Amino acid sequence: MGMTDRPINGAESVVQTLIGGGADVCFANPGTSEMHFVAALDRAPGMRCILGLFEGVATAAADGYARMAEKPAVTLLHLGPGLANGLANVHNAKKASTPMVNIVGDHATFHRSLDAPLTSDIEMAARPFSHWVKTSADAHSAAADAAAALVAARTPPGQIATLILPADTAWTEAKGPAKVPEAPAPSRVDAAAIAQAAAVLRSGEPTLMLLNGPAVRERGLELAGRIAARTGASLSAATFNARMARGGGRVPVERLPYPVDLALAALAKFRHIILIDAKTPVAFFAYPGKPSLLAPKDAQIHVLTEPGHDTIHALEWLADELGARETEPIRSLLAPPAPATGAIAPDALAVSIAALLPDGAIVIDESITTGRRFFKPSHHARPHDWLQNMGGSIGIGLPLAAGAAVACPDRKVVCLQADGSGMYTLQALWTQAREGLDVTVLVFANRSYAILKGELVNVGAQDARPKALSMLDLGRPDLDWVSLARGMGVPAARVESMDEFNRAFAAGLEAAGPYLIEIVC
Ligand SMILES: Cc1ncc(C[n+]2csc(CCOP(=O)(O)OP(=O)(O)O)c2C)c(N)n1
Repeated sequence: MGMTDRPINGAESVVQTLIGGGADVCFANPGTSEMHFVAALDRAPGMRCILGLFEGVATAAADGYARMAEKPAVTLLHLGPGLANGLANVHNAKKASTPMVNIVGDHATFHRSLDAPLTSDIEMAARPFSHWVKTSADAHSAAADAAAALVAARTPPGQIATLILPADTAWTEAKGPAKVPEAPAPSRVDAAAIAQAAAVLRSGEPTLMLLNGPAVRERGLELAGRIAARTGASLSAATFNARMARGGGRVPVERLPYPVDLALAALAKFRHIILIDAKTPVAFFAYPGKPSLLAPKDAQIHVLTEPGHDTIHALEWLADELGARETEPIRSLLAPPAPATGAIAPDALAVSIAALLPDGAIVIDESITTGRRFFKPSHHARPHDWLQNMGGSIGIGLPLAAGAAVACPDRKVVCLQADGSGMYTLQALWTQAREGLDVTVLVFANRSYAILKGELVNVGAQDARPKALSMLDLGRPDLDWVSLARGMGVPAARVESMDEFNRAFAAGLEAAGPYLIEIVC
């Protein structure tokens, strides 16, 4: 029996378990095999259901939600093909250590062997992109499986759990919901790791503290900043960060550059690199004649914390060890620049964005080449969070923005969106409109896969000739983002100068709900 006095089915037992365990948003794209789950969601108060018109929208929205809400969202996906459509952004979420529970419907157990059209090996498809995969055997075990999925998702640093529910496990009568146990706490580093890091930092040799994960959130940056100020160590964030605290009053750090030559140069002077939730720096891709490992050969790599550790505890301990608890760190001044004028250019956009970002903005960065130098001026912008794609699979920005806006209805979301990447999941605009999400989207319409034009040369493949270029250009026809947005219910404007941009950006920020600006650049 469930919350009511009538018997409940497996789907209801799963929904009630998830709600009881604190999951309160479901990003969904259901089909017939999930209809009992949909009905169960309909009956259960306490779970907001948000439709995405492609599964990659649902999975990236769940990622954005979890990064900001600091708890998992649920996705509801339709058998193997529905999951497959969502997997690229599950991949990105996995690399971001995002907690996520995917509920994937399947054919009824007695139907699976008949090879009906939508039959596939869902577990096999889910496994490379999930930390935890299970198919519920029957209705009675579904609730306990859902509880286990939620615990798996919340296991530090955050994991992907995929629970497959055959239709008959959903529609058959079940016992009540299961209680969701506490997830394990992050583990603490041992004294040896602290002692080693402290010895390196005391040595006076050139040392970089490379930060990622919780170390680039406000408290982590503050502690790292104190240690750096006390010891003379340098600070850098990793190239990609799931959520970084930035702007006036925060400890400013640059990111390790993406291009291999720039990354090599940035690391060349260090004898020691202390990894704090960061990985050993490696190139995004291999290039003929260039190294894959970016640290100097003679530099020593030390691990203070890995993902899943209690990073803040480790940094506090290290700060105590070094007498740095009370040391004042370097902080960014709160001094937004004046908006840029003149022709549209990446550096001018960087300045205007820094000028106009509202207090507490959530910046979603899928700006690719246009945004390479966006960081510098925004150190002095109003305090904000900056979210990046951790998995390199493009097409995350618009739905990540939707999910972040669902998590934080009181904050403005600013989505920095390259046009090519935006086209992968542009249906997220419709979800933004339908849910009234407070997102200002800046589309950098350079009408090309600009980064790949550089890569064609970087990998030594060849100079760009017309046939190759036709695979890297987005023109003929130009995408009309204003019409695309309006067609999905999002008001939009096109701008061709910085003055027009400044006015449109201010108007977008002023508006409640989504607004899109196509920046011809
Ligand atoms: C799922 C996926 N498909 C393809 C790629 C390869 N890829 C990397 S960047 C890129 C084009 C990016 O173009 P755009 O978003 O317009 O940014 P720009 O380079 O023009 O700044 C492509 C196709 C990828 N990273 N992920």
